[in-house]
Amino acid sequence: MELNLQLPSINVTSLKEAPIHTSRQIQPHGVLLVLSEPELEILQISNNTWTVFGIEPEQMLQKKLEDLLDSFQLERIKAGLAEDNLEFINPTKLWFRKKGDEYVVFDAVFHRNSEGNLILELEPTFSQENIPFLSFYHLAKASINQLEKTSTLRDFCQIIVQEVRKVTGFDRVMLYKFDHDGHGSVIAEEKLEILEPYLGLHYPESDIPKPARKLFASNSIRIIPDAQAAPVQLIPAINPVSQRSSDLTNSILRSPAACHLEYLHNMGVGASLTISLIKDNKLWGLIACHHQTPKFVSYELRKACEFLGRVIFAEISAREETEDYDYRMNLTHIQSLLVEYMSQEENFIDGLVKHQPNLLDLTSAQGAAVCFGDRCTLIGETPAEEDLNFLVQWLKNNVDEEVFYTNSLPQVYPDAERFKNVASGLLAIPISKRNYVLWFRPEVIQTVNWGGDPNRAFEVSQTDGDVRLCPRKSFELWKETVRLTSLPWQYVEIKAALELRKAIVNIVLRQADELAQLAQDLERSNAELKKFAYVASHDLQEPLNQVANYVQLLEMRYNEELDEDAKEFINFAVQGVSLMQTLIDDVLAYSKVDTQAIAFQLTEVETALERALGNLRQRIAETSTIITHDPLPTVMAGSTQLMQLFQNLIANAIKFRSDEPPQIHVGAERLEDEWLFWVRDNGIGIDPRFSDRIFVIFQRLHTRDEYAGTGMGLAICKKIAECHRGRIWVESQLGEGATFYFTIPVGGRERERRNGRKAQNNLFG
Ligand code: BLA
Repeated sequence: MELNLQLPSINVTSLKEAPIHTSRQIQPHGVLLVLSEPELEILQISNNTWTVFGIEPEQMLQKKLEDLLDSFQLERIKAGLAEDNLEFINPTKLWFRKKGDEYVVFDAVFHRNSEGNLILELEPTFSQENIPFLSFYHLAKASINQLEKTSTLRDFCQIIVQEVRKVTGFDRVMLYKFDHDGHGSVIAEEKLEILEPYLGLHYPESDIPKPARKLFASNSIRIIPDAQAAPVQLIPAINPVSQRSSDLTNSILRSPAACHLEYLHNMGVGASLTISLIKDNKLWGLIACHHQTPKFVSYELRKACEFLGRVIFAEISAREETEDYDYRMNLTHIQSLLVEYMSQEENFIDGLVKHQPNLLDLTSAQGAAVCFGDRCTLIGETPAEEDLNFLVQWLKNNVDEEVFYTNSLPQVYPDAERFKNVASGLLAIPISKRNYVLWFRPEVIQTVNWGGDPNRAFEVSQTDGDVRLCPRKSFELWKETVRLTSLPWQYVEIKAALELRKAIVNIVLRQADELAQLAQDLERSNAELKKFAYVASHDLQEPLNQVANYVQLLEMRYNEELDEDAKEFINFAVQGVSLMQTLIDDVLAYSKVDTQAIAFQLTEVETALERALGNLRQRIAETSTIITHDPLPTVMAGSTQLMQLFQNLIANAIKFRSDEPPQIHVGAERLEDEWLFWVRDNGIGIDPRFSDRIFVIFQRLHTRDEYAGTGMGLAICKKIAECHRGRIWVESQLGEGATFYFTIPVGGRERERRNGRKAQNNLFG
């Protein structure tokens, strides 16, 4: 024998999952016949008829059942076969004539297979072991009475194995439960004192491969009376009608796979009885009985055990559900409180973390995080925020489901090993593509006891091209220390998280709705402002002109009669009118700036600046202002607005000049995804205390006597910058000049055109 696990040509999975229901061998203690209907002609028969009947199998082929049975028995069988449910005739006692007047008695069991053939199986009958139904009933009743006194799942399981062992007399009876991953463990055991205990031991999934588990779904009871007995072939091996191996899924006598027989030898088992326990259409576990020596159990007794298992198991399932139910109700209550808190708080995240109970209680987690936008809100024991950002990124790239959970995060996300103490377990729900709610559980180091080393559950053996799997020889206790895992997330906890997800999505949607409503309101009030400005500029303009004209007329016509005071009053009136005119113009200009009205286009900033300087030409000349600028880029902007922005800032710089001739520099620098511009002057400067106020509409720091103006200029600048999704601010000290900064985000096409020229150009000298 040669061990080689590495051979690429060997597909271990296919060896593990080789079909078993089409075996062409049966166990030798009974006889199997494949019959056609309705003739009941023998198509196949097991090769042990000589020892049983004294007739060669070949002689029996193509004979009919009526050739073997008397007419009385035959009629009874035919009547039974006419019924839909064959269980009513199972088992039937049949007397076969052997030789002369000798008869043999069998328990006969019928079933039809997937190919529509009738399978008749004959097992030796031991009439003394027949249990009448009534005692069967008492048996179940006694067990159920005991059940009522116990409360835990463990106790229930213990009663099952006790009762089954009591009625069958097996050396060892175990209750074996499957985990989610196909591995399983012995959760209850009754046995002979001298045998090694298997209680609490785990067994790997490969011990009971998929086809074996699948089989149990339809054939819930399997007996191997003698694990050493040599199997018997079917004659012929292939069904002569279908030209295939007959389907023996529901057969009692089918020979177990060689691999499993070897497994039993290695374990020291001489006979076994296995009963499946099904819950919600899934194989939940098995009742496994072992005997050290061969042991046969009659059909009725097997059925009794099956019945017992089912009745008691139904009770277990119900109790299990009640336990689940209480916890589930508790979580539902917490969940409804969280929903209430969320809708009370302005920000739903506060609703999840600021009250009692909170996010942690919903899943019995030790830590949780709500990652929304760029921020993570943490509660309890969690990884650091930086680690969380990477984890969220990973989830984003690797998880598409509505919920992701693991009790061993480091296994799928190795970086988690660094923070295993807080997050070996992760339960995550995405709220949208970038937003997550996460729960964490710490590492819990556990010892798992295995029945033999699970890493060497089997070997691949090759002899003369025959490749097969051999079960391990030793089932000795093998202790595994399991690290990097947390307590598992329970189904109800995962469901509660999913329910919360729905609630959050609803709330977030509602808040988005409210925001949309707000935006709509804002738009309406903007529109109203615009209308007002239009009305103001046209309707107010007219009476204003009237006032101006008549005051001037007054001055002209009555010039002689007016004294100096009267002339001064008229002058004030004219000045007031002209100030009002400027105010109206500025309000109109302010109201005209809005994002929708801006025609965004590739704009050369230098051109916009030159247009602004053109408009200010006279003032620049009068004040001998010197203006320089950096090389200026091209940006996506409204060119008129940009011009206006520069014009206002430069006009301001000239207006608030000191005693020196103004020197103004326009600068530009490329930041990551925006352009930064600045206008620097050597004027009187601004007290930093006022640096925010100056951008507010109608705010003035100086009296009109000191400096003319409406106080609208910077408010318009701010609005222009914001309509470009940029910002504006000032840095200054009183008496030391001022620098106004503003930013314009980089448009898509602009991104390629990095430019870092820093030379200075003189525009006006
Ligand atoms: C079947 N393996 C089984 C069965 C059990 C176990 C209970 C069903 C037995 C039956 O149908 O009568 C395993 N028995 C156990 C375990 C305990 C126990 C875990 O008592 C613990 C106390 N098995 C292997 C390997 C293979 C394998 C390496 O270990 C190879 C593929 C196969 N086991 C295997 C097969 C069956 C089986 C093929 C089905 C047997 C059959 O019905 O033909």
